[in-house]
Amino acid sequence: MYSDEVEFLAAPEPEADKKEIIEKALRCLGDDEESLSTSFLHYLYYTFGRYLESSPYYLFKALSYIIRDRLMVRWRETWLSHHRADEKKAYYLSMEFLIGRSLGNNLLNLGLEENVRHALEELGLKLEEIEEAERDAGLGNGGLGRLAACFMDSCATLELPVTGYGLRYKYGMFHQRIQNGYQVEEPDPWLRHGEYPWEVQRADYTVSVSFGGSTRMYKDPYSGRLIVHWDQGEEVLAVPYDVPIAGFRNATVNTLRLWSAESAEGFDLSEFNAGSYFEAVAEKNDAETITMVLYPNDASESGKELRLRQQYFLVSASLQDVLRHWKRQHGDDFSTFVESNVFQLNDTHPSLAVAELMRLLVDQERLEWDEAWRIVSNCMAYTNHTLLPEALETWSVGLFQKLLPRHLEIIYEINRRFLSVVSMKWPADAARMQRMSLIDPHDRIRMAHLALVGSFSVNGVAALHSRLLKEGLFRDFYELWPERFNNKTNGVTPRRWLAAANPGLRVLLNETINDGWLTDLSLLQQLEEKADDEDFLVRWEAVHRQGKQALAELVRERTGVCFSLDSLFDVQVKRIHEYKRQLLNVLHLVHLYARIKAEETDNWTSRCVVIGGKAAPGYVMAKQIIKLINSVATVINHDPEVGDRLKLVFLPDYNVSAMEVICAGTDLSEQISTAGKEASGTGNMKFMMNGAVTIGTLDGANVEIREAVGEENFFLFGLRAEEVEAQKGSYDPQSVIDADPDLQRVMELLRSGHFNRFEPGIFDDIIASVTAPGDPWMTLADFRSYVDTQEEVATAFRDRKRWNRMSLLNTAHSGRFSTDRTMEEYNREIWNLRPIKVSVAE
Ligand code: 26Q
Repeated sequence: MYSDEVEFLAAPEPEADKKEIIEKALRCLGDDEESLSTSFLHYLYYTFGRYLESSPYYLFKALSYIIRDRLMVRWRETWLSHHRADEKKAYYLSMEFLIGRSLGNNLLNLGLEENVRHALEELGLKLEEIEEAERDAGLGNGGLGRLAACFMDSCATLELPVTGYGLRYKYGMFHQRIQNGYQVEEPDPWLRHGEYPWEVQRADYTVSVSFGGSTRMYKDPYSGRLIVHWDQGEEVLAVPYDVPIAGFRNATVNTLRLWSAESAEGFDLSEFNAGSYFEAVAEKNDAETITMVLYPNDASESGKELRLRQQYFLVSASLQDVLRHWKRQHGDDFSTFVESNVFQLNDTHPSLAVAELMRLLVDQERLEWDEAWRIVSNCMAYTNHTLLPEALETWSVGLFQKLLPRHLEIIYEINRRFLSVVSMKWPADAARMQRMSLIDPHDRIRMAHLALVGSFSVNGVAALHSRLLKEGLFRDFYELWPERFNNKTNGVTPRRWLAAANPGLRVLLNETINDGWLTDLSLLQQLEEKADDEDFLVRWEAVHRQGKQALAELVRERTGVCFSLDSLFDVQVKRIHEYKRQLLNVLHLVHLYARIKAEETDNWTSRCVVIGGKAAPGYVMAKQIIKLINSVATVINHDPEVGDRLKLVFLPDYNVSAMEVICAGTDLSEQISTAGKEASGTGNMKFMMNGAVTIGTLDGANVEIREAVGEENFFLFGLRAEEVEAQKGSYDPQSVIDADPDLQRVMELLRSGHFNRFEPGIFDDIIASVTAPGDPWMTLADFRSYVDTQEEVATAFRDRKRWNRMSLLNTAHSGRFSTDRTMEEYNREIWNLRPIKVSVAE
């Protein structure tokens, strides 16, 4: 088959005259305004047959293509440099890459923003309006998916040879509409109206992935070795679509390779001739189902066969891709594979990679088990993203038998050998063997255990989380292999989350520090010198006010509610989950409402509260919480006695693009999860970077945020993780209510049906959950401390100078939360890659 790889690596230098023609044709496209404008008009007119007056969507498409063109030479050079260098490479395996929009980000990273803006202005067009026409690539649920996208940005910026592997879902994260206060899910056809301008199909790298069938063993007549053959059932094609990931102000363009499932049978003529037209076409649909839609749960939904198919499809296609490339350069010699390749598993979702790489090496490449295991267990690294035991993935042995019979055998063999190691260390400790086995007592495969056993590195995503993993969830494994455990505190990319999201602040920072902070965020520390400079604080507030203005506009567009810019903008946006405690936020708002109604309003601070986020479609309680927020909002916003003192909105369809507006316009960031439950959080970092002050529990990365900014610049409340754990089983919400008249008043209002006059009983489940003895989220336990701390927030906000100072110090100390730092740590302590400089002839 024709392949670029052959062309790039094996082809002889073209003859001199041909080379000249090629080089002339491929000379970098101009980045000056005139060249940009010419290219843009060419696409618009000649490729899309549109005019300047056409819909913003076509203007966006034309603009994206001219930017993609300008990425191409660097992309090819990066590819060549990485492969010529014969250096170690890393592969980030993830079921989710929550990319969002790319136009603005690519303009920023390529340094083309200003020239493009001016070129468009000449044509009477506004860059921002064109950017708005891009749909979000919503190929992820939330934190874990967005983290993968931020990692890709930082790796390219640090010139690290890292390839992302993921799935090209035809339908991304659903769109959320609110109807009568309830969430309604609508499909996200982000690829409609033709293709995604940022992707390039690479059909010549297509691989085949199989499912089902059965296995049989035979003796190889030549070697006498026992060979297992997998008689594969159905076969599906994995077609790669590559998305360029441009580094910031360098020539690196890394690759995010997304696999799309296509039928291998397709329109097989022999089938048609056999008269099975219908079956042939139906089979095609079956195959394509694999990458049809992203699962919209951000906690494991156990047992769904299609999800397991998706995971295996990702893992098998990606590993085959890497192995094929390896064999082109090294033939059958795998002895140095570990020195040249490392796979980072984004949670357990791609942990089948452990079994699949064993299969490929043992069954296909005919390596001995021990040699294959040495390779596999030294090139896999696993990142855990949850502390909730109920969120750990398991798959039934029965489903594996049906879908991946060979992998089941391999997992049994891994487990047999692993348990013998365990029994050597702890002889006759049957309970421990049970706890550590890859198979649980209900005959389900524990994917986290597979990942732990098959990886040389295991990391949590914040210091507290990593410590709790060692002490709790993975304690047995920590005792066996302490050296494998490490922490890598999450981050966010400052290019998207500060420079692009907050242009006003970017200008102010550039003026105050110079623009070095864009690649070394620790430089923001220099802002500290300005913390007591009153003139500077006034400018700080003015910049922040621009952000608030934009957020107020977004809120008005989506909800019709008007926010006053002088109020405290108090924001909680994240997936809706009981452990994230949106309910605690609501209880506080009902408390404020009750105070207003009782005229307890001396020294009042006006608040505008935003809550946003999606509920998993099957998570009934989360959906009721959304309804409650909307019901409380309706009462508050329509009560003339409340007026401007309090506003509440549920912002529909929270996504990456919304967060870009929200984070720059927020005063108070709500990070109020039950301590010990949120692995890290990353929204907390976006807010901090943009100068929001946090009210939060000692959970996830909040701990490190507070350490960085200083306790006087962070509003801490609530039980500690240890206290939550200690009260497990004995926690009694009724005694908390009995001891607190404010909480009694709040519960009374809820129970009275005040917020659901015409829908009696709809909040009974919610009320029952927070008052249930042993409520695992301990919402009421933190009520008093939360309300009191919110009062301190209100007081601090009225002191403009004090608040602006706190805000500035939050930005100043956010340097640690750049994914540049996170990636440097992954690289130094796990991957050990050498940065590879890419240069292009200008
Ligand atoms: C698993 C099986 C079946 C269906 C869905 C899933 C699934 C999908 C997504 C399970 C979990 C997720 C996503 C989890 C997630 O986003 N976790 C968050 O990761 C962030 C990045 O590390 C952390 O900051 C958050 O604390 C953590 O909740």
